[in-house]
Amino acid sequence: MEQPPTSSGFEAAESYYFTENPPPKNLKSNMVLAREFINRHADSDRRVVLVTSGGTTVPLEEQTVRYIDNFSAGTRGATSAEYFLENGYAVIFLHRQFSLLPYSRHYSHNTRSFLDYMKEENGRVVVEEQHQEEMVRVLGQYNAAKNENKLLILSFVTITEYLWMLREAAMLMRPLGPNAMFYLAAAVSDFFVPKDRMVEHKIQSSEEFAQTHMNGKGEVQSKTPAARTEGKSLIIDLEPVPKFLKQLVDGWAPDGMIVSFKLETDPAILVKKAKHALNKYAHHLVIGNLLLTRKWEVVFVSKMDGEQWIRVPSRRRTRSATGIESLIGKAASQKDSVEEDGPSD
Ligand code: 9Z3
Repeated sequence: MEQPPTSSGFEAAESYYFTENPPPKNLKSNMVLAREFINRHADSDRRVVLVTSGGTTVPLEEQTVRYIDNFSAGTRGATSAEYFLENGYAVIFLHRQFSLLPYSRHYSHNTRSFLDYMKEENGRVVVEEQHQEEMVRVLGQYNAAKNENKLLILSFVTITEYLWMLREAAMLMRPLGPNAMFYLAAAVSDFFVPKDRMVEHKIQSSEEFAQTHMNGKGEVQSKTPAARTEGKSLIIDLEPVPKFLKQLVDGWAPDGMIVSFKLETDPAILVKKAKHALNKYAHHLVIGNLLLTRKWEVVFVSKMDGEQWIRVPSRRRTRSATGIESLIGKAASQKDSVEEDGPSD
């Protein structure tokens, strides 16, 4: 039987990762904003949820021309953030740069340009009549979140930026105790190129221009680059990203409510993998979803309630349906209040 890594094993992997892979340049300024936001809501005893959203990239070169990415557009994260805001939470929205944002997502990232919602009337720009009602509602909700300082938007691009931001923000949220929730909907890469195996310059496809591999400090690479050409082929040899959920649960946010997502494509293993994650990391809730059906069904796996499917009724299932996030948010925040009153086991 597979043995879970020991706590000290996780700690060592974490410390190695953060020593070897430096923080994003804007980490400090972002954490100043986060501290201010968290303190304000701690004073008013409000629940704060950190929603992560969108995909994490894996750069292949230091001056990055090429990277590995995944499909996530950030629909789940952005839509869930709206749910949490409407239900009294303050939201730190840690998202992949240029992925969907709460509220503005209604008018972006589709084949319609936002300009298609507008018309010109007597030299002024106004919203088309058929969009007035919905836009008044969405704008009202957005302004309320902004005016009450209930939404803080932070962004990442790479897997390393994501992990640094998550760790620092989680540690800042510690004083919130059980008023902190982590809703980890971002699609987190399992593999990456460590800094000490990353080349500085664009990988050349022609041997004629192949260079001695240098790192970002102008030194000749002592390790074989993780992404390189051999003959005419591009070889990519990635390393595993250390599993950070254990550190989040035990070290960074020991009192927070932690909701993680598990994405699979094979229905035969989804529940098994979700249960495995729950056992391994011992957090509150794993929400399993399949790539093809994620917009209308998810499975909740928790110690308290076992396995529980949540589904949008079939008459409301469309390719663009987003109603499931309200159902997920409602169920997750119910568990959040139960946790605060004390779990039943
Ligand atoms: C999810 O499963 C999210 O629900 C989706 C949302 C990425 C499917 P969209 O952005 O999609 O609405 O298009 N997130 C995956 C979470 C993940 O990568 N989990 C990791 C893991 O299971 C760590 S918490 O190892």
